[in-house]
Amino acid sequence: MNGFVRKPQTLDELIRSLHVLFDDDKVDIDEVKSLLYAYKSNPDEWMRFAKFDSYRYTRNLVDAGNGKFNLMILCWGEGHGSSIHDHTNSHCFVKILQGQMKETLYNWPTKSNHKQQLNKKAELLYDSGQVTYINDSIGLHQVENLSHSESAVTLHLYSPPFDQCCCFDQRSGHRYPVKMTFHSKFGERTPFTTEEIAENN
Ligand code: 2CO
Ligand code: FE2
Repeated sequence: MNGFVRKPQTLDELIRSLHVLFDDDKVDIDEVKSLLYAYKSNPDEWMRFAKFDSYRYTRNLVDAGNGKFNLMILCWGEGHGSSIHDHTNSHCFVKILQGQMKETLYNWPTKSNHKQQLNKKAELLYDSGQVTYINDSIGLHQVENLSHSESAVTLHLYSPPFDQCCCFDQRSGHRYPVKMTFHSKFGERTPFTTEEIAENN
């Protein structure tokens, strides 16, 4: 598209354009960022995917991108946040659809057998409409909705798709694998996993 991005008028149009961009195996990060930026958040279009949970942020699959990417809506209640995590060698694009989010960037722990606190490298605030990007060469991050009164909704694109990442303990640098699940897919609540049943009992 030579740097020119046609403004998507709707979420469906955005998804169609993403399919075109990702059809090619080479990902042009700036082009994807511009396209996501050009989409003007319209809650009427994404509301059916935005399913909240009272206890933690939810991941709701919107489109499976022909196997090339996963597009999802994450819903963050007041005070909800992620752990510190990596992105499994994928591209991660985030657009804020509603509310405000804080991102804390960390460096990877250096290879060592000693416990070592993770080194914080930046704290960034994003408002509705903004787009950000991370991959493993940039570092690790933690994403939080710090508001005590407003929920937040974010649109995430991961390419290639992945369903497991590494989470990190800030104080010790210890890492542990985490399986990532969907709270809903294509607007339908996914069946409870055994872990969720155990946690709710
Ligand atoms: N990567 C986290 C997840 O998919 C959300 S933080 O933004 O990348 O659950
Ligand atoms: Fe992330």
